[in-house]
Formats: sequence, C-alpha cells, structure tokens
Amino acid sequence: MTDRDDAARAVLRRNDRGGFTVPNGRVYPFQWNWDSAFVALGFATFDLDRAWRELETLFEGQWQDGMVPHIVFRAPAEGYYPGPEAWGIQRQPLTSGISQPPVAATAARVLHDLSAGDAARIRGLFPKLFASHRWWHEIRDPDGTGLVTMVHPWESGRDNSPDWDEPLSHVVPSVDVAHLRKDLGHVDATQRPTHDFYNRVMTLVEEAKALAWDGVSVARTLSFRVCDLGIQSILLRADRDLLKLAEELGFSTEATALRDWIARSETAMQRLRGADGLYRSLDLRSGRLSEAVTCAAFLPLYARTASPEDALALKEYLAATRAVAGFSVASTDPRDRRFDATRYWRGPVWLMMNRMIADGLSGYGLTEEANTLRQDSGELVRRNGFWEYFDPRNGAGCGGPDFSWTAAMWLSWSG
Ligand code: 9WN
Repeated sequence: MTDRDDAARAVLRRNDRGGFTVPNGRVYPFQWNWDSAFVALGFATFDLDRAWRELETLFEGQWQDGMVPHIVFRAPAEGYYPGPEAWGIQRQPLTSGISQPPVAATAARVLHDLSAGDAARIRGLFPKLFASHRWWHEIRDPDGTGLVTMVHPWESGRDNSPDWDEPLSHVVPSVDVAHLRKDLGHVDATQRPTHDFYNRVMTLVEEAKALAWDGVSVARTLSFRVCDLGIQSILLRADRDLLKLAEELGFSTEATALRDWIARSETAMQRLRGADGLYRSLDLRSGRLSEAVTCAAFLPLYARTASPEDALALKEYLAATRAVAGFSVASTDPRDRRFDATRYWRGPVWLMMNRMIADGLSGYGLTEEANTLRQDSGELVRRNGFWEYFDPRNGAGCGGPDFSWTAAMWLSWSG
C-alpha cells in the first residue's frame, strides 16, 4: 500500500458522515446518488461492510414509486443550493425530486462478487434495485418506447454538458436564483455553470413542484425531456448486471422483466445513432439528436450494445481527441467550439467517467486504449491529488479538492 492509497482512504473516511459519504464536505455536503455507487467501489477495497452500507443508506431515500433521488439530505448542512427547502418534498429522509444515472446495480454486483457466497446483503437490496429499474422503464418511459426520459440536466450527472444546450434553450426561465447560489463561494466561477443555466434548471424544479412531483406527469410534461445517452447506456448495463444477480438469486419474475427491458433498450438505442455512426442524446420534444459529441458517446461500449464496428470507430475517435486534448477523456470534443477546458462538463476529465469508458473499451478487446485511460487517470491524481475534475490540457485539478469519487476511483481502479 502506498502513501497515496492511505491518502485516498483518508479522503473517504473524512467524507464519511456515518453510513453515507458526502462527495466533498464543503461543496456538496449531502449524499448523492451515483457518487455513492462509485464510492462503494472505493470502500470495497478495504471495508466491504461499509461499502454495502453506502448503497443501503442511499436506498433509504428511495421513493414509494421506486425513484432513487439524486440527493438524500440526510443531515442538515450549510453551503449548498438548492437545499431541501428548494425542492419542497415532505418525506423522511428529505430528498430532491429527480434521479441520477443508475450505477447502483452494477456496483452491487461487484460487492456481491466480493462477498464470498454470503448473499444476505444483496438479497436485502435486490428488490429495491429492481424497483428503481422498473421506475426508469415504466414511469420514465410511459409509452414503452425503450428510451427513458430525463427531465432535468442534473439527472444526467453531466449537468452543463453541451448536449443540453439546445433542449434547455426552450425552457423559459421563470425564476432568478443567481443570488441564492452557494457554489461560487467554494469554486471559481469559470469552473461552474452559468447563472442562466441555474435559472433554467430551477425553472424545471418549479414546473415539477406544480405537478406535486407526480412521476408520470413529470415525465410527460416537463419542458425539458431528453433521452440522455449516458443514462440510457448506464441503465442498460445495470439491467444486465441486475439480471445476472436475479438469475443467481432465483428471482425469476424479475429476470423475465429485465430481459424484456434489455431487449427493448437494445432495439431503441439504434435511434440514438447519428449519421457519422457515433451515438448521441435525443431531444424527445423536437426529435433531434444532440449536435455535440461528448464523453457519453463511449458509453454504448459500457452498455455492451455497440457493434464491433462502432468500437473501432470510437477507438479512432478517442485517438483523435486525445491528440488534441492531452489527457483523456475530455467531456466535450476538444475540437468543438463549445469545448471549455475548465467549465465542469464542457471539457474537463472526470475519473468515474473514464472508468466506465475503459470498462467499455476492455469489453471490446481494446485493452491498450483501456490501459491508456487508466494510466491517464492515475497520472492526474499522482500529479495533483483527488480533485473533482481535471483540465485535460495540463491536468490541473478543478472544482472541489479531496473528492470522494476520485479517491474511490484511485483505490478501486487507477491507483
Ligand atoms: C448537482 C456531486 C454531484 C455529481 C454530479 C456533478 C455535480 C451537482 C451540482 O455534483 O452536480 O447534482 O450542484 O453541481 O455534476 O455529477 O453527482 O458530486
């Protein structure tokens, strides 16, 4: 074990609030959905019980209809907007009203594989995981198209990606929340989304509040309705992992439903393929594919739904962008006019994204490319520490320091 491994464990321990982990104590002082799934992989390298606990506490925030909220406000904390009052949801524990990419089943499968035949924890979690997948496939795909709807850029976890520029331009801001923001007290404004972005996304929160957060009404009527290539791919991969668990544990009814969802998604995802062969997100209101090519373009590999030809095209695409960007994978194509090297999801490299992309590349036999991503990711941490995200041009750390998922990725993958 190296000093850096020790430091990574120390980050997780410091951000541990007793059964759940905050992404960063100052910038994000609550429990986040997909952060917890990645963090569980980090804990699993030295404390498997604590890793399970991370997923279990996340699911304590699950709604009756199956949704796993993107934030669980488990304990009061200052320093973040929008906090619980802005969502107006009366339930305990307090939560936000939207979700995030469903990485949890994939993480649970990893934990189960490490649990040496002890199935007690996965048996407890399985019905909750299944309910959350059903929520995506039924409530967020009310017409059974095979493409799930996200209703808010924060659901993608790639908040201000250029993928959302066009669909968000049709949301007419009805609020001005610039003065309520707290993120700019922690992080340089050039590394965060704009005020205009915040006004539009908080308008969406107001729209959903007016519908009393009713799941199907929200999915059918919010003024931002997009099939995110990221969520769609991550869900398909997680469906496959959950199916493996269902088969092993003997949940046969659930296994049948999962097989149907998988088949439906595989067919529907072909609608996300652009004229150049690369996959994109789809604006479900306008029927238009996103113009931008972002890091999500690689995730059909992670979903194991890309063809071998797609994989070769992505291999070339990776080499071309890497030659321009320096460190991979830039969250937006560095040759695109919308690329911004330090602004959040418009350019920076994120380690958990690299991990999923590398998993995808390995799955298609592109071992050398997968290793390159792993080395790049390790190098970013070795040079600069456990930052939230990194400038692809020079590797400089951006956003919050001592970040949980970056430490977790170091421990479980790139270190
Ligand atoms: C909104 C916690 C989260 C991540 C997201 C990342 C960022 C929040 C914000 O931080 O989003 O959910 O306020 O900027 O974009 O992926 O889960 O780390």
